Amino acid sequence: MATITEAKIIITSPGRNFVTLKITTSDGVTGLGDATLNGRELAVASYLEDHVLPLLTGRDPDRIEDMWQYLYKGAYWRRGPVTMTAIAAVDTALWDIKGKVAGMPVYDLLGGRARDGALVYGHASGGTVPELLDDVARFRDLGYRAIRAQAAVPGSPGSYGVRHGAVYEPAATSLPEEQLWSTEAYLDFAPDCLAAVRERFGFGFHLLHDVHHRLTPTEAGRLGRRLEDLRLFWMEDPSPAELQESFRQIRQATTTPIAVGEVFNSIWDCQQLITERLIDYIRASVVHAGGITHLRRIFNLAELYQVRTGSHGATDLSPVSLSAAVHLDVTVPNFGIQEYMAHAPVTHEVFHTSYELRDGALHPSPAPGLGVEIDEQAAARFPYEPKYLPVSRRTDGSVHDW
Ligand code: GCO
Ligand code: MG
Repeated sequence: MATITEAKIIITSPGRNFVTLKITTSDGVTGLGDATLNGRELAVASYLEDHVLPLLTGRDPDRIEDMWQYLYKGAYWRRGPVTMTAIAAVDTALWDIKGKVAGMPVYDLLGGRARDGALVYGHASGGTVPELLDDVARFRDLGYRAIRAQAAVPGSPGSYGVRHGAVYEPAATSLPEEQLWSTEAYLDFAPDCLAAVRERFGFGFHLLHDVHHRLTPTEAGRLGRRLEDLRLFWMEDPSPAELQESFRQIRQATTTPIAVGEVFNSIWDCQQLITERLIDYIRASVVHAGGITHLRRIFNLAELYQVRTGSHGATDLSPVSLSAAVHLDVTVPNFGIQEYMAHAPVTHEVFHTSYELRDGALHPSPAPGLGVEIDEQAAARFPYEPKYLPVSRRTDGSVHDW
């Protein structure tokens, strides 16, 4: 029996911060897991280094489900982003190892492909509506079949999702930037902004929009209703979802499809949302929802209730977890879409990937495992830089959901 002989954490910042777990077995096989939690990176690194790595040596890397249960139940303290990201890193690395040992891509270990590639959506944005329209045109020219549209809201400088420069990266400052937010200005602006996209480009592609948890259920219902004729693919994170039952109100107010889940860590965060069909798409990710093992469980539950998948795929999810997501995406029957923000070229100096974007879809490579390797010498050239996500404040100075 092979055993785990080494496990180490690699923290690197090629373009942005990433935490990666690398596990090595007695047969010399290595596996990678993403452990990046944007703005709280070192908490996961410490959880792994101080509390998980000492448990790994000598264990059987083949027993993925047992390892998951051991780390989840064995901690006694359950759930939460730090714990579940740490478990995800171990889980993902073990799937990578199992694939390499078997000589199979992870999608084959998961039952084989149910589709050729995973449809992705790209991120168009603009400081003004005309800029946004130019950016949508650029994504159309690149062959994207689904596009998320965000623009700066006049009168609300803290708008979400507007790119500055080539790559969108909200965790950009060494202390949190405080941004001003006006829900009223946003609700006045968003329907006309999205209508301008449909007016110029028509309905021959999927249009998505992210509200980023900034509305109450009442406001979200009103927005969804105003967007119905634009036939959005989804309205994302209309409202914070700690109170799952609050989505019933949004659901009853509008037929605009609802997506939520990028901040979820476990099946218990979406159990009611799924079983009561309060959402259309579940956006949980490999890295923040307990790895391939647990995300597959969430997706399988969702399938029973005709909820489709739409995994989070912002650039703070490393190429390792993006690749893991694509391997899972191509196997699940209820796949919906995959977010793809595309990493900065410098990120690929450290992470060597093999997935490919073709015809608006990501295709995992048939290489054994997950098909991503890390260049540790290159990683050492990009030391960790503390960075925080912004904080939103309303016009009266009180804190709002960012
Ligand atoms: C998305 C997300 C991201 C998050 C980011 C936070 O839909 O891609 O909302 O942009 O804000 O991942 O770290
Ligand atoms: Mg989002």
